[in-house]
Amino acid sequence: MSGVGDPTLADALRAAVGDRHVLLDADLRAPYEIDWTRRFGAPARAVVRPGSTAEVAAVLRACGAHRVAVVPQGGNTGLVGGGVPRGGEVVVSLTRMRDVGEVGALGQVEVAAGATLTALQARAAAAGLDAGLDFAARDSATIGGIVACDAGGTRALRHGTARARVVGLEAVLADGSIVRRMGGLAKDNAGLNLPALLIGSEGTLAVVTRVVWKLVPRLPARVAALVPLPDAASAVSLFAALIAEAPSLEACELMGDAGMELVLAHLRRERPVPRAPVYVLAELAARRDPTDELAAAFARAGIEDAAIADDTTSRERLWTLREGHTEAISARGVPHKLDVGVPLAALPGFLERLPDVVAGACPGAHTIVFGHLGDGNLHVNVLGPEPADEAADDAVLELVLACGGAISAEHGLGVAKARWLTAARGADEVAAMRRIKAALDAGGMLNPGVILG
Ligand code: 2HG
Ligand code: ZN
Repeated sequence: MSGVGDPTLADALRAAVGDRHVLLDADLRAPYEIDWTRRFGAPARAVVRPGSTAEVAAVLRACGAHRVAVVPQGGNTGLVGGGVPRGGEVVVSLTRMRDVGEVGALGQVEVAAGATLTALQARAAAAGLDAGLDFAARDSATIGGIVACDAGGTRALRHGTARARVVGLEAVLADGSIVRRMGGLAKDNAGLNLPALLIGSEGTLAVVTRVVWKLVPRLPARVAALVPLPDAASAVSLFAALIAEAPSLEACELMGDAGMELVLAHLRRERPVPRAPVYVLAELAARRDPTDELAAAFARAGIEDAAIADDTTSRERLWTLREGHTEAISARGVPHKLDVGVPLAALPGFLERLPDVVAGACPGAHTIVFGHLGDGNLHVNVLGPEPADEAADDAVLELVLACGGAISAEHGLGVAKARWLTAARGADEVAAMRRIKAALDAGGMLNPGVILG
Protein backbone atom coordinates (compact mmCIF):
# COMPACT_ATOMS: atom_id res chain seq x y z
CA MET A 1 0.00 0.00 0.00
CA SER A 2 1.30 3.48 -0.69
CA GLY A 3 -0.07 6.92 -0.04
CA VAL A 4 -2.82 7.81 2.35
CA GLY A 5 -5.47 6.17 0.17
CA ASP A 6 -8.24 8.32 1.52
CA PRO A 7 -7.83 12.04 0.75
CA THR A 8 -10.25 13.06 3.48
CA LEU A 9 -8.12 11.26 6.08
CA ALA A 10 -5.07 13.12 4.78
CA ASP A 11 -6.95 16.40 5.15
CA ALA A 12 -8.05 15.50 8.66
CA LEU A 13 -4.49 14.61 9.64
CA ARG A 14 -3.18 17.86 8.15
CA ALA A 15 -5.80 19.76 10.08
CA ALA A 16 -4.67 17.96 13.24
CA VAL A 17 -0.88 18.46 13.04
CA GLY A 18 -0.18 20.83 10.13
CA ASP A 19 0.84 19.99 6.55
CA ARG A 20 4.56 19.67 7.30
CA HIS A 21 4.00 16.93 9.83
CA VAL A 22 1.98 14.55 7.69
CA LEU A 23 4.44 12.42 5.73
CA LEU A 24 2.89 10.64 2.76
CA ASP A 25 5.86 10.31 0.45
CA ALA A 26 7.38 6.80 0.49
CA ASP A 27 10.94 8.11 0.95
CA LEU A 28 9.93 10.23 3.93
CA ARG A 29 7.96 7.39 5.50
CA ALA A 30 10.66 4.77 5.00
CA PRO A 31 12.69 5.24 8.23
CA TYR A 32 9.50 4.87 10.30
CA GLU A 33 8.49 1.67 8.53
CA ILE A 34 11.31 -0.69 9.44
CA ASP A 35 12.45 -1.71 12.90
CA TRP A 36 15.98 -1.65 14.29
CA THR A 37 16.55 -5.38 13.71
CA ARG A 38 15.41 -5.09 10.04
CA ARG A 39 13.14 -8.07 10.75
CA PHE A 40 9.81 -6.25 11.13
CA GLY A 41 7.92 -3.55 9.27
CA ALA A 42 5.64 -2.78 6.33
CA PRO A 43 4.42 0.32 4.47
CA ALA A 44 2.33 2.77 6.48
CA ARG A 45 -0.60 4.76 5.15
CA ALA A 46 1.01 7.90 6.53
CA VAL A 47 3.36 9.05 9.26
CA VAL A 48 2.14 11.92 11.42
CA ARG A 49 4.21 13.90 13.85
CA PRO A 50 2.02 15.62 16.46
CA GLY A 51 3.57 18.37 18.56
CA SER A 52 1.26 18.25 21.59
CA THR A 53 -1.13 16.04 23.52
CA ALA A 54 -4.07 17.85 21.95
CA GLU A 55 -2.66 17.05 18.50
CA VAL A 56 -2.25 13.37 19.42
CA ALA A 57 -5.91 13.35 20.49
CA ALA A 58 -6.95 15.01 17.22
CA VAL A 59 -4.97 12.43 15.22
CA LEU A 60 -6.62 9.54 17.07
CA ARG A 61 -10.07 11.06 16.54
CA ALA A 62 -9.35 11.51 12.81
CA CYS A 63 -8.08 7.94 12.45
CA GLY A 64 -11.05 6.64 14.44
CA ALA A 65 -13.49 8.48 12.21
CA HIS A 66 -11.85 6.87 9.17
CA ARG A 67 -11.45 3.47 10.83
CA VAL A 68 -7.73 3.45 10.26
CA ALA A 69 -5.44 1.82 12.81
CA VAL A 70 -2.59 3.63 14.53
CA VAL A 71 0.91 2.51 15.46
CA PRO A 72 2.50 4.74 18.13
CA GLN A 73 6.26 5.11 17.68
CA GLY A 74 9.03 6.67 19.78
CA GLY A 75 12.71 6.34 18.92
CA ASN A 76 12.07 3.15 16.94
CA THR A 77 14.55 1.15 19.00
CA GLY A 78 12.05 -1.63 19.78
CA LEU A 79 13.16 -5.18 19.04
CA VAL A 80 9.81 -7.03 18.78
CA GLY A 81 8.08 -5.24 15.89
CA GLY A 82 5.68 -3.38 18.20
CA GLY A 83 6.51 0.13 17.00
CA VAL A 84 6.47 -0.31 13.22
CA PRO A 85 3.50 -0.80 10.89
CA ARG A 86 2.17 -4.19 9.88
CA GLY A 87 0.75 -2.60 6.71
CA GLY A 88 -1.61 0.31 6.11
CA GLU A 89 -1.69 1.95 9.57
CA VAL A 90 -0.95 5.55 10.42
CA VAL A 91 2.31 5.79 12.37
CA VAL A 92 2.09 8.38 15.13
CA SER A 93 5.65 9.46 15.84
CA LEU A 94 6.04 11.20 19.20
CA THR A 95 9.55 12.52 18.58
CA ARG A 96 8.54 16.17 18.23
CA MET A 97 7.22 16.12 21.79
CA ARG A 98 10.53 16.11 23.61
CA ASP A 99 10.53 18.73 26.33
CA VAL A 100 12.02 17.83 29.69
CA GLY A 101 10.84 20.05 32.55
CA GLU A 102 12.69 21.48 35.53
CA VAL A 103 13.59 19.06 38.30
CA GLY A 104 11.46 19.83 41.33
CA ALA A 105 12.60 19.90 44.94
CA LEU A 106 11.32 16.34 45.40
CA GLY A 107 13.41 15.00 42.53
CA GLN A 108 10.51 14.67 40.13
CA VAL A 109 10.60 15.83 36.52
CA GLU A 110 7.89 16.05 33.87
CA VAL A 111 8.99 14.55 30.58
CA ALA A 112 7.25 14.45 27.20
CA ALA A 113 6.96 11.08 25.45
CA GLY A 114 9.44 11.87 22.68
CA ALA A 115 12.34 12.95 24.94
CA THR A 116 15.24 10.53 24.77
CA LEU A 117 16.56 8.67 27.79
CA THR A 118 19.85 10.56 27.31
CA ALA A 119 17.99 13.89 27.58
CA LEU A 120 16.35 12.77 30.82
CA GLN A 121 19.66 11.51 32.19
CA ALA A 122 21.34 14.84 31.34
CA ARG A 123 18.60 16.81 33.10
CA ALA A 124 18.90 14.54 36.14
CA ALA A 125 22.69 14.90 36.23
CA ALA A 126 22.45 18.70 36.00
CA ALA A 127 20.30 18.59 39.13
CA GLY A 128 22.79 16.32 40.93
CA LEU A 129 20.51 13.30 40.55
CA ASP A 130 20.23 10.19 38.39
CA ALA A 131 17.45 8.87 36.13
CA GLY A 132 17.67 5.41 37.74
CA LEU A 133 17.31 3.71 34.36
CA ASP A 134 19.90 3.00 31.70
CA PHE A 135 20.54 0.88 28.62
CA ALA A 136 22.59 1.02 25.44
CA ALA A 137 19.93 2.58 23.16
CA ARG A 138 19.71 5.63 25.47
CA ASP A 139 20.47 8.17 22.71
CA SER A 140 17.43 7.18 20.61
CA ALA A 141 14.99 5.39 22.91
CA THR A 142 12.24 7.73 24.09
CA ILE A 143 10.46 7.96 27.43
CA GLY A 144 7.04 7.21 25.90
CA GLY A 145 8.28 3.95 24.40
CA ILE A 146 10.22 3.09 27.55
CA VAL A 147 7.06 3.48 29.66
CA ALA A 148 4.82 1.78 27.09
CA CYS A 149 7.10 -1.28 27.17
CA ASP A 150 8.02 -1.04 30.87
CA ALA A 151 11.69 -1.17 29.86
CA GLY A 152 14.25 -2.38 32.38
CA GLY A 153 17.90 -2.19 31.33
CA THR A 154 21.04 -2.61 33.36
CA ARG A 155 20.05 -0.71 36.53
CA ALA A 156 16.63 -2.30 37.08
CA LEU A 157 18.29 -4.61 39.60
CA ARG A 158 18.53 -1.67 41.98
CA HIS A 159 15.94 0.85 40.83
CA GLY A 160 13.24 -1.34 39.27
CA THR A 161 11.88 -1.14 35.72
CA ALA A 162 10.34 2.01 34.21
CA ARG A 163 7.15 1.35 36.17
CA ALA A 164 8.97 2.02 39.44
CA ARG A 165 10.08 5.47 38.25
CA VAL A 166 6.71 6.71 36.94
CA VAL A 167 4.76 8.76 39.49
CA GLY A 168 2.53 10.52 36.99
CA LEU A 169 1.23 9.76 33.52
CA GLU A 170 -0.78 11.37 30.75
CA ALA A 171 -2.09 9.33 27.84
CA VAL A 172 -4.56 9.60 25.00
CA LEU A 173 -7.08 6.78 24.68
CA ALA A 174 -8.29 5.37 21.35
CA ASP A 175 -11.31 7.70 21.21
CA GLY A 176 -9.17 10.79 21.75
CA SER A 177 -10.06 11.21 25.42
CA ILE A 178 -7.22 12.03 27.78
CA VAL A 179 -6.23 10.31 31.03
CA ARG A 180 -4.16 12.72 33.09
CA ARG A 181 -2.72 11.98 36.52
CA MET A 182 0.35 14.17 36.79
CA GLY A 183 0.29 15.19 40.44
CA GLY A 184 3.33 13.07 41.32
CA LEU A 185 1.63 11.77 44.44
CA ALA A 186 3.14 8.75 46.16
CA LYS A 187 -0.32 7.79 47.38
CA ASP A 188 -3.45 8.33 45.33
CA ASN A 189 -5.83 5.39 45.37
CA ALA A 190 -8.92 7.19 44.16
CA GLY A 191 -10.41 4.71 41.72
CA LEU A 192 -8.75 2.21 39.44
CA ASN A 193 -5.09 2.87 38.70
CA LEU A 194 -5.39 3.40 34.95
CA PRO A 195 -1.82 4.69 34.56
CA ALA A 196 -0.55 1.42 36.05
CA LEU A 197 -2.57 -0.49 33.47
CA LEU A 198 -1.22 1.60 30.60
CA ILE A 199 2.43 1.13 31.60
CA GLY A 200 3.63 -1.94 29.71
CA SER A 201 0.57 -2.06 27.44
CA GLU A 202 2.80 -1.47 24.38
CA GLY A 203 0.59 1.15 22.76
CA THR A 204 -2.42 -1.17 22.60
CA LEU A 205 -4.56 0.70 25.16
CA ALA A 206 -3.40 4.31 24.83
CA VAL A 207 -0.67 6.58 23.51
CA VAL A 208 1.52 7.75 26.39
CA THR A 209 2.17 11.49 25.95
CA ARG A 210 3.82 12.67 29.19
CA VAL A 211 5.07 11.24 32.46
CA VAL A 212 6.33 12.48 35.81
CA TRP A 213 9.59 10.65 36.44
CA LYS A 214 10.98 10.07 39.91
CA LEU A 215 14.76 10.52 39.95
CA VAL A 216 17.16 8.75 42.33
CA PRO A 217 20.22 10.03 44.23
CA ARG A 218 23.42 10.30 42.21
CA LEU A 219 26.00 7.84 43.49
CA PRO A 220 29.42 9.05 42.33
CA ALA A 221 31.68 6.38 43.89
CA ARG A 222 31.56 3.49 41.44
CA VAL A 223 33.52 0.35 40.84
CA ALA A 224 32.96 -2.22 38.10
CA ALA A 225 34.42 -5.69 37.71
CA LEU A 226 34.56 -8.10 34.81
CA VAL A 227 34.89 -11.67 36.07
CA PRO A 228 35.70 -14.70 33.88
CA LEU A 229 33.93 -17.84 35.13
CA PRO A 230 33.86 -21.54 34.25
CA ASP A 231 30.06 -21.86 34.00
CA ALA A 232 26.64 -20.30 34.59
CA ALA A 233 26.31 -21.91 38.03
CA SER A 234 29.42 -19.99 39.15
CA ALA A 235 27.87 -16.80 37.78
CA VAL A 236 24.73 -17.37 39.86
CA SER A 237 26.90 -18.08 42.94
CA LEU A 238 28.79 -14.84 42.35
CA PHE A 239 25.50 -12.96 42.13
CA ALA A 240 24.39 -14.57 45.41
CA ALA A 241 27.65 -13.45 47.04
CA LEU A 242 27.16 -9.90 45.72
CA ILE A 243 23.62 -9.79 47.09
CA ALA A 244 24.91 -10.93 50.47
CA GLU A 245 27.97 -8.69 50.73
CA ALA A 246 27.38 -5.66 48.51
CA PRO A 247 24.42 -3.44 49.40
CA SER A 248 25.78 -1.02 46.77
CA LEU A 249 25.23 -3.51 43.95
CA GLU A 250 23.65 -1.68 40.99
CA ALA A 251 24.15 -3.96 38.01
CA CYS A 252 25.03 -7.61 37.49
CA GLU A 253 25.27 -8.64 33.85
CA LEU A 254 26.05 -11.90 32.13
CA MET A 255 27.86 -12.56 28.87
CA GLY A 256 28.82 -15.81 27.16
CA ASP A 257 31.97 -16.66 25.26
CA ALA A 258 30.29 -16.44 21.82
CA GLY A 259 29.03 -12.90 22.40
CA MET A 260 32.25 -11.70 23.98
CA GLU A 261 34.35 -12.98 21.05
CA LEU A 262 31.97 -11.32 18.57
CA VAL A 263 32.14 -7.97 20.39
CA LEU A 264 35.94 -8.09 20.75
CA ALA A 265 36.30 -8.74 17.01
CA HIS A 266 33.72 -6.07 16.11
CA LEU A 267 35.33 -3.40 18.30
CA ARG A 268 38.88 -4.62 17.59
CA ARG A 269 39.55 -4.89 21.30
CA GLU A 270 41.79 -7.16 23.37
CA ARG A 271 40.14 -9.43 25.96
CA PRO A 272 40.78 -7.73 29.36
CA VAL A 273 40.61 -11.04 31.27
CA PRO A 274 41.45 -14.64 30.31
CA ARG A 275 39.00 -16.29 27.90
CA ALA A 276 36.14 -18.08 29.70
CA PRO A 277 32.79 -19.74 28.94
CA VAL A 278 30.94 -17.10 30.97
CA TYR A 279 31.63 -13.53 32.15
CA VAL A 280 29.92 -11.44 34.81
CA LEU A 281 30.08 -7.65 34.71
CA ALA A 282 29.05 -6.18 38.06
CA GLU A 283 28.91 -2.55 39.11
CA LEU A 284 28.64 -1.15 42.61
CA ALA A 285 27.64 2.47 43.24
CA ALA A 286 27.61 4.39 46.52
CA ARG A 287 28.40 7.74 48.14
CA ARG A 288 31.77 6.40 49.30
CA ASP A 289 34.11 3.91 47.64
CA PRO A 290 32.35 0.50 47.65
CA THR A 291 35.49 -1.51 46.78
CA ASP A 292 35.46 -3.25 50.19
CA GLU A 293 32.01 -4.65 49.43
CA LEU A 294 33.29 -6.02 46.14
CA ALA A 295 36.29 -7.62 47.88
CA ALA A 296 33.99 -9.25 50.45
CA ALA A 297 31.75 -10.66 47.71
CA PHE A 298 34.77 -11.98 45.81
CA ALA A 299 36.10 -13.64 48.97
CA ARG A 300 32.73 -15.27 49.60
CA ALA A 301 32.50 -16.55 46.01
CA GLY A 302 36.19 -17.55 45.81
CA ILE A 303 36.93 -15.14 42.92
CA GLU A 304 40.62 -14.47 42.33
CA ASP A 305 40.74 -13.26 38.76
CA ALA A 306 38.90 -10.13 37.59
CA ALA A 307 39.42 -6.84 35.77
CA ILE A 308 38.54 -4.05 38.18
CA ALA A 309 37.67 -0.55 36.95
CA ASP A 310 37.27 2.28 39.42
CA ASP A 311 37.57 5.32 37.17
CA THR A 312 35.04 6.47 34.59
CA THR A 313 37.15 5.70 31.52
CA SER A 314 38.03 2.15 32.47
CA ARG A 315 34.50 1.45 33.68
CA GLU A 316 33.12 2.65 30.38
CA ARG A 317 35.59 0.43 28.53
CA LEU A 318 34.26 -2.59 30.39
CA TRP A 319 30.66 -1.56 29.74
CA THR A 320 31.31 -1.19 26.00
CA LEU A 321 31.97 -4.92 25.92
CA ARG A 322 28.50 -5.56 27.33
CA GLU A 323 26.65 -2.80 25.48
CA GLY A 324 28.42 -3.65 22.21
CA HIS A 325 26.56 -6.97 21.92
CA THR A 326 23.47 -5.70 20.09
CA GLU A 327 25.47 -3.85 17.40
CA ALA A 328 28.04 -6.62 16.99
CA ILE A 329 25.30 -9.22 16.48
CA SER A 330 23.41 -7.01 14.07
CA ALA A 331 26.56 -6.56 11.98
CA ARG A 332 26.50 -10.35 11.42
CA GLY A 333 22.91 -10.64 10.24
CA VAL A 334 19.26 -10.18 11.14
CA PRO A 335 18.90 -11.80 14.56
CA HIS A 336 15.91 -13.50 16.10
CA LYS A 337 15.74 -11.87 19.52
CA LEU A 338 14.26 -13.64 22.51
CA ASP A 339 14.17 -11.42 25.57
CA VAL A 340 13.22 -13.87 28.29
CA GLY A 341 13.14 -14.28 32.05
CA VAL A 342 14.36 -17.43 33.75
CA PRO A 343 14.29 -18.06 37.53
CA LEU A 344 17.89 -17.92 38.73
CA ALA A 345 17.71 -21.44 40.16
CA ALA A 346 16.80 -22.76 36.69
CA LEU A 347 19.20 -20.53 34.74
CA PRO A 348 22.24 -22.87 34.57
CA GLY A 349 20.02 -25.73 33.37
CA PHE A 350 18.36 -23.47 30.81
CA LEU A 351 21.73 -22.38 29.40
CA GLU A 352 22.97 -25.97 29.31
CA ARG A 353 19.99 -27.17 27.28
CA LEU A 354 19.71 -24.13 25.02
CA PRO A 355 22.32 -25.05 22.33
CA ASP A 356 20.73 -28.48 21.71
CA VAL A 357 17.24 -27.03 21.68
CA VAL A 358 18.17 -24.40 19.08
CA ALA A 359 20.21 -26.86 17.00
CA GLY A 360 17.29 -29.29 17.04
CA ALA A 361 14.93 -26.63 15.69
CA CYS A 362 17.32 -24.96 13.33
CA PRO A 363 20.52 -26.87 12.51
CA GLY A 364 23.46 -24.55 11.91
CA ALA A 365 21.98 -21.59 13.79
CA HIS A 366 24.37 -19.53 15.88
CA THR A 367 23.18 -18.64 19.41
CA ILE A 368 24.50 -15.75 21.47
CA VAL A 369 23.29 -15.25 25.04
CA PHE A 370 23.83 -12.30 27.33
CA GLY A 371 21.68 -10.24 29.64
CA HIS A 372 20.81 -8.98 33.06
CA LEU A 373 21.84 -11.83 35.35
CA GLY A 374 20.52 -10.21 38.53
CA ASP A 375 17.02 -10.03 37.05
CA GLY A 376 17.19 -13.52 35.51
CA ASN A 377 16.68 -11.65 32.22
CA LEU A 378 18.49 -13.25 29.29
CA HIS A 379 18.74 -11.99 25.72
CA VAL A 380 18.91 -15.05 23.49
CA ASN A 381 19.95 -13.94 20.00
CA VAL A 382 19.78 -16.51 17.21
CA LEU A 383 21.54 -15.85 13.92
CA GLY A 384 20.91 -18.00 10.87
CA PRO A 385 17.18 -18.62 10.46
CA GLU A 386 15.34 -16.57 7.85
CA PRO A 387 13.40 -13.64 9.36
CA ALA A 388 10.06 -15.44 8.92
CA ASP A 389 11.28 -18.85 10.17
CA GLU A 390 10.02 -19.11 13.76
CA ALA A 391 11.21 -22.64 14.57
CA ALA A 392 14.12 -21.55 16.76
CA ASP A 393 12.00 -18.86 18.47
CA ASP A 394 9.34 -21.43 19.32
CA ALA A 395 11.88 -23.92 20.66
CA VAL A 396 13.50 -21.30 22.92
CA LEU A 397 10.16 -20.06 24.27
CA GLU A 398 9.02 -23.61 24.94
CA LEU A 399 12.16 -24.19 26.97
CA VAL A 400 11.61 -20.91 28.82
CA LEU A 401 8.11 -21.96 29.86
CA ALA A 402 9.32 -25.43 30.84
CA CYS A 403 11.80 -23.69 33.18
CA GLY A 404 9.05 -21.58 34.76
CA GLY A 405 10.23 -18.43 33.03
CA ALA A 406 8.75 -15.39 31.26
CA ILE A 407 8.50 -15.19 27.44
CA SER A 408 9.14 -11.45 27.62
CA ALA A 409 11.05 -9.66 30.36
CA GLU A 410 11.69 -6.08 29.24
CA HIS A 411 11.25 -5.70 25.47
CA GLY A 412 7.52 -6.49 25.34
CA LEU A 413 5.68 -9.05 23.25
CA GLY A 414 5.24 -6.82 20.21
CA VAL A 415 4.14 -8.81 17.21
CA ALA A 416 7.10 -11.16 17.58
CA LYS A 417 5.71 -13.14 20.51
CA ALA A 418 1.98 -12.32 20.49
CA ARG A 419 1.01 -15.85 19.47
CA TRP A 420 2.75 -17.16 22.61
CA LEU A 421 0.60 -15.17 25.00
CA THR A 422 -1.93 -17.90 25.75
CA ALA A 423 0.78 -20.48 26.42
CA ALA A 424 2.39 -18.05 28.85
CA ARG A 425 -0.66 -16.66 30.61
CA GLY A 426 -3.47 -19.16 30.13
CA ALA A 427 -6.81 -18.76 28.38
CA ASP A 428 -8.65 -17.09 31.29
CA GLU A 429 -6.07 -14.36 31.75
CA VAL A 430 -5.89 -13.67 28.02
CA ALA A 431 -9.70 -13.49 27.86
CA ALA A 432 -9.60 -10.86 30.65
CA MET A 433 -6.98 -8.92 28.70
CA ARG A 434 -9.19 -9.03 25.60
CA ARG A 435 -12.12 -7.65 27.59
CA ILE A 436 -9.95 -4.76 28.82
CA LYS A 437 -8.78 -4.11 25.26
CA ALA A 438 -12.36 -4.14 23.97
CA ALA A 439 -13.48 -1.76 26.72
CA LEU A 440 -10.79 0.82 26.00
CA ASP A 441 -10.41 0.35 22.26
CA ALA A 442 -13.61 -1.16 20.90
CA GLY A 443 -12.59 -0.56 17.28
CA GLY A 444 -9.23 -2.30 17.73
CA MET A 445 -7.53 0.84 16.49
CA LEU A 446 -4.45 1.01 18.69
CA ASN A 447 -1.44 -1.07 17.64
CA PRO A 448 -3.40 -4.06 16.29
CA GLY A 449 -1.48 -7.33 16.28
CA VAL A 450 0.64 -6.36 19.28
CA ILE A 451 0.34 -8.40 22.53
CA LEU A 452 -3.03 -9.97 21.71
CA GLY A 453 -2.20 -10.99 18.14
C1 2HG B 1 20.34 -5.01 26.19
O1 2HG B 1 20.21 -5.46 27.33
C2 2HG B 1 19.13 -4.71 25.38
O2 2HG B 1 21.45 -4.73 25.75
C3 2HG B 1 19.19 -5.32 23.98
O3 2HG B 1 17.98 -5.10 26.06
C4 2HG B 1 19.22 -6.81 23.96
O4 2HG B 1 19.97 -6.87 21.68
C5 2HG B 1 19.39 -7.48 22.59
O5 2HG B 1 18.98 -8.64 22.43
ZN1 ZN C 1 18.34 -5.79 28.06
